[in-house]
Amino acid sequence: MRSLRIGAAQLGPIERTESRTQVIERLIALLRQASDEGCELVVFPELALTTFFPRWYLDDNPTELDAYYETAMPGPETQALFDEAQSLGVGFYLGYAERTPQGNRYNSSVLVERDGSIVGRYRKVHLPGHEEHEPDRPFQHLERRYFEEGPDGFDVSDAFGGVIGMALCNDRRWPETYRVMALQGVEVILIGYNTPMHYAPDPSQDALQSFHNQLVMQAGAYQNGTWIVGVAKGGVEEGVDSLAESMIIAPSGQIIAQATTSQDELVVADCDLDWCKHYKETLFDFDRYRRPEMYNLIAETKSE
Ligand code: ING
Repeated sequence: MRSLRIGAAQLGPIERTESRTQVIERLIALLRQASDEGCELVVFPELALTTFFPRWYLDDNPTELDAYYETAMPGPETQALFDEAQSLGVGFYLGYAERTPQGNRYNSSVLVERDGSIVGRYRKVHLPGHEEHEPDRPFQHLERRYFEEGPDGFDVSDAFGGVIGMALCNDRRWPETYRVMALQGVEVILIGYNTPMHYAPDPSQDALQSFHNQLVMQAGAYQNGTWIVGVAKGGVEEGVDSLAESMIIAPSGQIIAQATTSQDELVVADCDLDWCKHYKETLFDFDRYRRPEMYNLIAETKSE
């Protein structure tokens, strides 16, 4: 049995004034706890190094906005996290804001193996929210202003004894995310998220945030025979209440482990990667049952 012990390292709020060094101390504490509990892979949230800055219109604060991005990974502050992980022999997924040497800005994540090597890089494909300042909102969601849509699609990595994929937050709401990786043999998909409880365009969804979070990831896991690790930055961060409920979901769609707080919390599960075959080789035997010639509209058409 190929068993991988995974730790979902949920973060509570990160305040606007909290330094990267302070945040990385929190990440290292979770990494050490995970190592003590025998984890081989630790999953941190989306944009795990800073407060969720897309909640503000920052055109008048260009220095502050610039400071939220990493221009190197590892960089001067994150090197400590890479060093600690390597010395513990633990790998990790980390969500962060990336600015490339060419000046492109992405909502990104990296996958780091237990030897400290970067084996996967991802740039968020589905950017939610809006592009322009909308002052009538109680808070902004300016990911479409501060990031470009990821140009690389969804890859998978042969790592940790299995096939590992990455996504970020809003990606988990789109079924294509999971299927593209499942068609590459993915066995574990890692998804960090920052999800405010209030959704300004349709507040009727506020009460359904937890349900929708579970719905999309449980469906994604079951319909693609893959493990899913969803990891929140939750709690009330700079006045905005965000969903916690980090969870580890089996290929059956069952929630195997779930966070019970909205703070820094480690959720651990032993993930049998061969469980994926129970679905990939029966109900969801893609080669035997799928009809891609019937699905052309999905890939060719943006909307009706
Ligand atoms: N956040 C949200 C998400 O898809 C959002 C966007 C906010 C959706 C509020 C629904 C309600 O979970 C990110 N960062 O994609």
